[in-house]
Amino acid sequence: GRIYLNKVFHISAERMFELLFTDSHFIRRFMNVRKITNYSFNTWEREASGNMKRSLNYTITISNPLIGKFSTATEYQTLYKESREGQYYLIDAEVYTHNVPYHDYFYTQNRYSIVRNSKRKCRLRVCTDVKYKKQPWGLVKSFITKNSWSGIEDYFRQLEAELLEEEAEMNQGGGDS
Ligand code: YK8
Repeated sequence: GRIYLNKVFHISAERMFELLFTDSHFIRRFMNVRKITNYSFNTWEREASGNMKRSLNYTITISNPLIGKFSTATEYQTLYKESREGQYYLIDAEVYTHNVPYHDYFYTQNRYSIVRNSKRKCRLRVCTDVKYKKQPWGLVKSFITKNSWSGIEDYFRQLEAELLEEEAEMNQGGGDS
């Protein structure tokens, strides 16, 4: 896997979880900026295993002449039972695209960890892997991998920038850390 984000934010762990994994203004605004539309998601539900699960559907804008303009996608998120509210959150998100070439060959796995650092700080870490369900021809595989990494890198670079803005807004006025 690759690490796309590994940073301490001046945001509590609890708040970070809310921003990214609930129906927050932040995530809605971010999706807008990324031109991710038709956004719908289900609420978190506990499974027999003790983990929590939810799924999301959305349409991504690609605008790459070789790939197409849009694709619908489904994301399955798991919040592991080892998570501790306000302390530690571990989330796996599997993203399946439905309308790109070779979409039945691969998916993306993003692992998010949010770790409390102090009362008002947390570390957010995102690690990503492109997974293959079937082995494509070598040239196709490198094409998929290359296009995936660049799209993912872009996404998390912007997520970091937006989180820094949110952090600045949240912390203006307050002086204590
Ligand atoms: C989530 C990974 C690959 C995919 C895309 C596929 C092209 C394949 C081309 C081959 C379009 C929000 C990406 C970037 C779409 C966006 C996905 C996002 C950013 C066949 C030639 C969507 C995180 C996420 C994970 C994976 C990303 C896709 O929260 O290149």
